[in-house]
Amino acid sequence: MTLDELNDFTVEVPSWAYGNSGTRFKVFARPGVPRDPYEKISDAAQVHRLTGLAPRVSLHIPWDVVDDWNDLRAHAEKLGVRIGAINSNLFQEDDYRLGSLCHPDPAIRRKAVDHHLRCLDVMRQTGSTDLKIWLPDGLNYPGQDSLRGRQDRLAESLRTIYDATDDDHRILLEYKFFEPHFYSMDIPDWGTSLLHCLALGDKATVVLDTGHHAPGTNIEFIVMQLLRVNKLGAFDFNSRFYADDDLIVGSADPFQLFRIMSEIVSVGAHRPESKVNFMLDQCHNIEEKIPGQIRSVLNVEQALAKALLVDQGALATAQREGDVLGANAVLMDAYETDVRATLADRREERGLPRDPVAAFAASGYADTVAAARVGGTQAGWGA
Ligand code: LRH
Ligand code: MN
Repeated sequence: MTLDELNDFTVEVPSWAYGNSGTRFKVFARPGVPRDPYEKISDAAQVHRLTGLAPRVSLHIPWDVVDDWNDLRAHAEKLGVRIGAINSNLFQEDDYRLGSLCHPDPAIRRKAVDHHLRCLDVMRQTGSTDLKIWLPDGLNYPGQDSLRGRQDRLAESLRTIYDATDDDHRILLEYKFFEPHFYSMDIPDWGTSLLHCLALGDKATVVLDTGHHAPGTNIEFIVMQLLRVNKLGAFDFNSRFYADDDLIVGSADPFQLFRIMSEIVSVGAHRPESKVNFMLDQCHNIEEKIPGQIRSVLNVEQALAKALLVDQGALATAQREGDVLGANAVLMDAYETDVRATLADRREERGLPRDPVAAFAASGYADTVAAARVGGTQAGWGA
């Protein structure tokens, strides 16, 4: 493997990372924050302009609803990016207090299904092919509802959505072990997401959000297993110290990100033909948002570059010979290799700044938008 394998590698950035976000304690407003999807995409385009790594922007419905999807699509394409996955939102309606696709009331389930049919229509207008479904449904108290009944309702709801997809569409089904519910989540783990995807069909695959596992979970094992059955559709990359912290990917545990990318590289799943969508799902609660996104895509590229340096032949030999420390050393040698200068050289060769974060600061973009974006309502989760 050579670093030329980085040439076609891309990361998809989330529109919501450019808006205000926070915790239940505080959402900090910042000067220059976008007020609409156009301004979010303009900010996201800065990341691609300076890194060459982020040509797609995920949208979230209804946060990113506009009157004219073709106009938004043209705005993105004029800035050198395109609209990526469309995220549904089942976590901000009073009707969904006891669930959405799993709700006991068929009328509420119908409402949640119809939301996804509208998302499919958005995809037809934006040229997106990925419908990403994160199910916030769950229970807070044992006995509150039938665990099995909810699974049967979920399967029926997902079937209706799946049958409404076009041939080139994919459903990306995301799991999460807790929050916003605390006794059970209806899709708590990769196994449950996989079971539903297998029941649905080839167009349904699993999204692995790196912040959605119990502490200590061996995430690269899950990556290996999902790739083994060709059901890994996408990543939501971020990092965390405790819960779903949505921090900059690789900031809390760069070695874990390297181990994940090593599993990916070992089967060539970093290549576009694998159809694995490498997305970010992050919130920059206190740090600068655009520099935070630039740092994030660079961290993913850096982890991939180190993984590409793993001597696969030497590793296979050591593993075959039961050379425990030898095999581990092959991986650690790659991980301990400082690839930053090489990646800066690659950027320079491609007409990109050696240091995109410094280049963004020098561009004056942040001051320009802070001065221009006066009035209106800053974008956020609106929770
Ligand atoms: C849920 C989640 C999901 C998105 C949301 C922004 O925690 O990871 O992927 O809808 O964050
Ligand atoms: Mn996510």
